[in-house]
Amino acid sequence: MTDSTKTLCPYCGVGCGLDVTPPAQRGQATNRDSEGRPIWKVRGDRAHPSSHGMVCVKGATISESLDKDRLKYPMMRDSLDEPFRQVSWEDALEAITNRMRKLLVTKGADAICMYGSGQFQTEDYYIAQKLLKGCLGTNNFDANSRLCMSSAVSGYIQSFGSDGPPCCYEDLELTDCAFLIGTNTAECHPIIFNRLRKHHKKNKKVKMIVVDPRRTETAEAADLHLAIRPGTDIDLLNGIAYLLMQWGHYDSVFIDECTAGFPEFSEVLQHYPPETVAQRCGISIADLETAARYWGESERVLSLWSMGVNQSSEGTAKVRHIINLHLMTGNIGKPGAGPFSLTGQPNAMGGREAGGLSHILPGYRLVKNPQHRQEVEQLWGLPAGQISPYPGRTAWDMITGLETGEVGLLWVAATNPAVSMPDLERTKAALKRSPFTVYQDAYYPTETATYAHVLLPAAQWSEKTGVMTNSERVVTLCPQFRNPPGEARADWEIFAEVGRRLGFVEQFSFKNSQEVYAEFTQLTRRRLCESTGISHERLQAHGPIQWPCQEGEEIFTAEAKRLYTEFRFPTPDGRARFSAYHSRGLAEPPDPNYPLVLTTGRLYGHWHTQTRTGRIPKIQQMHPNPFIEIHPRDAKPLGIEEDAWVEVRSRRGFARFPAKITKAIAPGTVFVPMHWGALWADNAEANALTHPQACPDSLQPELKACAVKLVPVATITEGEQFQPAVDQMFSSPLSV
Ligand SMILES: Nc1nc2c(c(=O)[nH]1)N[C@H]1C(S)=C(S)[C@@H](COP(=O)(O)OP(=O)(O)OC[C@H]3O[C@@H](n4cnc5c(=O)[nH]c(N)nc54)[C@H](O)[C@@H]3O)O[C@H]1N2
Ligand SMILES: Nc1nc2c(c(=O)[nH]1)N[C@H]1C(S)=C(S)[C@@H](COP(=O)(O)OP(=O)(O)OC[C@H]3O[C@@H](n4cnc5c(=O)[nH]c(N)nc54)[C@H](O)[C@@H]3O)O[C@H]1N2
Ligand code: SF4
Ligand SMILES: [Mo]
Repeated sequence: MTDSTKTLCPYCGVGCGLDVTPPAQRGQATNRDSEGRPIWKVRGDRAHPSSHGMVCVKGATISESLDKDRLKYPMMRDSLDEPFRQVSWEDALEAITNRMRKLLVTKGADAICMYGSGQFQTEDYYIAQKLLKGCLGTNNFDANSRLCMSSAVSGYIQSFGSDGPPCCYEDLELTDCAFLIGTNTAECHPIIFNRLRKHHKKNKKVKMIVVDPRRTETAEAADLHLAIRPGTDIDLLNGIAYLLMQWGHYDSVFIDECTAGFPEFSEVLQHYPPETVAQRCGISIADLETAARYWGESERVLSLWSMGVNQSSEGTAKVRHIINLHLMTGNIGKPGAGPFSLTGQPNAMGGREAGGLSHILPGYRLVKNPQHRQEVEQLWGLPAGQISPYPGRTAWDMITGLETGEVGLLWVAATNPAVSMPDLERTKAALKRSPFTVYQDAYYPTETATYAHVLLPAAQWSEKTGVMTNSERVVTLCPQFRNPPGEARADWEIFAEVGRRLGFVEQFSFKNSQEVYAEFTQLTRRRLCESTGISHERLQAHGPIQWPCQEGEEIFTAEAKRLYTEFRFPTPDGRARFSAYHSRGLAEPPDPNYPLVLTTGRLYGHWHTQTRTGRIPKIQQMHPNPFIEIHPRDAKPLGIEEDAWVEVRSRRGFARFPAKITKAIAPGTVFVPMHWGALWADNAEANALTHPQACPDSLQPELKACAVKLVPVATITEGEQFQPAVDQMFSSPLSV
């Protein structure tokens, strides 16, 4: 036996394989962190099919964060004004279950909510669904994936009849044209980008188009960068389709035999001639034509997208219109082609399989479907009708439920909403009103701990065994190779213990996570995400496995799997659906009072709210401070110079940043990174400014755009401090 452990990087959805060795092996000197603690050595796992041994700076430095500022013991307090006191697990769990029992009698199960995360392992997700949706009978489980990929989920379901990205990473090396829209792949999915860039560099004929209001590192590498105005994606997509129609670049056999709804779509297209589209998007007609030409002349087009598409008040429509282009040109179900949504978090994909949003159930099932509910009830040994037919509260509905007093217990795990939710002033005010908040995290302090009554210490990656699924449906085992600090426990074990204490002893009698995963895979039988052929044992013995994978199936071929290779789709008639939307534009468009569009996003080194990366010196040096990107055309009239402090004001809040004046952002748009919460800087929260208006289908908030104005800090006099606007565009919070 070697001392090394094969596992998965616990950061992004690329899902790179890691090979981890303990500190000081075979007489080597031990690497130590700045405080003298030994550091585990991390390398890329060459045998991993998704990453071939590559890693980025986040994966390479992960082990430096594992022992810093950990939450080690359960803590409690009676009110938010008091300091926490350390308590036993017994006392903490009793407090939680007593509160739950009381609420079940006084207000019913729907007063209980859990807000989880794509950073759960699949076992954590699954047990949480069984507890909330099965045993308690409320669908009030939602995850931060609501802020992340729920538009991709609803787009796939509406167009194909089921969720599930049809592509795989091998397609990156087989495509003739990569269409990257609303994704800064170079910084956010670096190893996917490495694979694509190598292929692009090697093959002169291969094209890369990037659609992003910012000239990101990704855009720098493209043959064509379309710096569209935020929120004009549907105009662009319809504009490309208009030209493809006009030039006869469509696949009429595929359209006739494999799709429905084409006439309605082509009717919509009439309204998108190049002049109109170029003008709305703020690009040239020539560039629009080049994009259409690359689409039309390429045999295999692969679209990649992430938050610039999903985080939008018309996110589902954007996803569906990307898919329209693939249906119209027959670019699906074949190597090098297809609509490929990139998942953000390491196990956002596993969360989808396990039913980790408030409208879905395990095995790609829907809460609203009576047969689906029945199948799950049966497998869980619960009475018929136990699962509620109503979708539960989404992440944002949990916040408004606290405002109205309908939510009596909020349990937050593996996410930091006091930084990552929209409209933070309102979010924080609602959290302050919460009668009882449980916060289960690996680190302390974090911003959300400020709003908790009970803190539960979670074992994190490396300290518990479970699986994660990456963007290309590859499942990797992440074995435990260190001990959790103090009394920290795996998330699923905590949920299962609460279930047993509430009387569901049989439902939660698992001895280990291997058994949990085995039960979960039974719920995927004959579903698109079938994983009955996957188990901890098989993953341990043979390495990562891509689903679908049926029991007994030979899995040891290296061949990647694509969905829909027979061009039949899981809709009632087997045909994929065209959609026919017009662009509605932004939920909060700029106006004379708030003339700029603020967009928000990520930097290469940092991960979200910095709970890990903020504690790694190398990454802190890479991105020491927050900033705002402003185009010179917008900075000049306000007299804003490089590095000058600027106050950004929206109708809801303000934040202050040093200016970075750059032509790499479209005029009229400004950008701030999302990584700095209250713990890491003063008044630099991107979400102090954003709003919660969401896509009507996916209920995903428009975190990528809100209207703002800039005020140079030097010019602010006492009487001109920030005030929330009286003309709030959206319903304002209840008075506190
Ligand atoms: N380094 C790093 N990598 C990460 C993460 C991290 O925190 N740090 N997080 C992971 C997670 S959970 C996620 S979800 C992914 C996110 O990955 P990405 O989606 O690539 O990242 P973002 O920076 O949020 O947004 C992408 C781009 O959308 C653009 N954009 C804004 N508005 C629009 C628009 O209207 N239309 C178009 N076409 N583009 C627009 C922005 O300018 C931005 O460059 O990254 C994952 N990887
Ligand atoms: N303005 C703006 N806001 C955004 C976005 C944006 O682009 N712009 N992006 C949105 C998106 S896509 C996302 S995904 C969210 C991300 O936002 P969050 O989910 O709030 O961010 P993280 O910092 O990843 O928080 C994860 C937490 O889980 C803890 N953790 C890690 N592992 C474990 C574990 O195994 N168990 C437990 N219990 N805890 C663990 C970490 O310590 C950390 O506190 O932000 C959203 N908010
Ligand atoms: S690309 Fe993503 S999964 Fe790979 S090492 Fe970097 S953060 Fe980890
Ligand atoms: Mo995300």
